[in-house]
Amino acid sequence: MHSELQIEIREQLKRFRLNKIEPLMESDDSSGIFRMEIYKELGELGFTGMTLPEEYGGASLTYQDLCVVLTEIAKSSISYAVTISVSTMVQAIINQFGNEKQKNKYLPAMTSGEEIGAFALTESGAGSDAASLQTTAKKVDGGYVLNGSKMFITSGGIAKTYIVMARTGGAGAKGISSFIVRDGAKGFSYGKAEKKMGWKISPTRELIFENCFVSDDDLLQQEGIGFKIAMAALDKGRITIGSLAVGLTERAIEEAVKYAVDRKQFGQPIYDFQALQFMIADCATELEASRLLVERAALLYDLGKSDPKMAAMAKLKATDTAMRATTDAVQILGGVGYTAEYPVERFMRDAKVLQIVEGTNQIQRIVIARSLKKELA
Ligand code: COS
Repeated sequence: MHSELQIEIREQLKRFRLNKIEPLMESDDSSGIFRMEIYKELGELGFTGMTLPEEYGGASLTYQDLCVVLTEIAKSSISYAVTISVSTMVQAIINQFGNEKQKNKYLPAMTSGEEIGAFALTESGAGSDAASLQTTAKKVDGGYVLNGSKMFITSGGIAKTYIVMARTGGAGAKGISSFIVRDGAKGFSYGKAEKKMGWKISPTRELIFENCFVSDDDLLQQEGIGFKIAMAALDKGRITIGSLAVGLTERAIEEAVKYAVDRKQFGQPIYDFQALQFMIADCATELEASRLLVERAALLYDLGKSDPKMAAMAKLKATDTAMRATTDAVQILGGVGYTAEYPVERFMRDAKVLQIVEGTNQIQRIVIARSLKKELA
């Protein structure tokens, strides 16, 4: 059940996305343009840092509210939705683990939508096995010197503030620390921009650190807790990725039903064929199950009972559902579904990476199974 505030926010956002985002999606998807002006407008409407405290420019709203917003944006654009999702995760890290100076320095520009935040954990040799990352941060007078590179960084190149996980100690999770690194820092450059199947409007880029100096002031808390900071952040990120998947699924079902009711074959709307009705009914049922899981994971977080298992379940279920529903939508539209004349082929391409980012769905199952063992064994 959505609150009155959530319904109001959703209606306002719906008008915005249909007027300002939706009309650009087909052409921007093929040209791969990210429009900062759209992001800034989303910021002016209060959506780019809504869960942050008001003293840093946020609106002190809940993760449940954030999920409603991301679901609505994802109905038109998964790319703008994921940009907000990741930037909000970065802000949450600084808010939770940063000191007052770091919060005042970095948060207001992100909450307002003037700037974007990005999260840099993955490396070419450290994807699912994130604790094996190789980027080093060597202690020097007054700070650290970073060397290494990060792969597949969402908003790489357009973000100004990066949370970078690097090794200050020995092998494994306990040797990792988290740093705030700004765009433009000496020794920090961008590598190749990935050409991707989907998420074409959201830039994905490699980050390169060559003797990049980061001041002591930009270490988050202390050495050795960087992996825990990253994992705790992903517990929130996985919920919001789930909410994106819910939006994409909703939209795919909408398109499939609209088309199937209009399209006639064998003298009747194809919607009247039971084979299609079953596909749509199954997707709609999976959608509601996904929505409930996302809402429950968000509620637990809002109540201060954050549960990695529920976040993983929400992400797993909602993103698998998005893949299924978008694939079925293409099938229901048939030949035209495979063309860019209708948006469902884009939705199908955008759905795939939801099963991979912020922990593959195989990793989500590992998180769930490990939690169950702890709880039940
Ligand atoms: N919150 C806080 N701390 C956590 C945590 C969480 N959700 N999950 C693990 N930790 C802590 C553990 O408690 C452990 O610390 P202690 O030894 O002090 O208890 C430490 O982190 C290491 O945990 P673990 O032994 O479980 O680490 P593993 O190397 O086995 O990795 C997985 C665990 C596989 C779950 C992790 O590497 C992962 O999530 N991989 C996917 C990475 C990912 O999502 N990448 C996407 C990047 S953004 S697109």
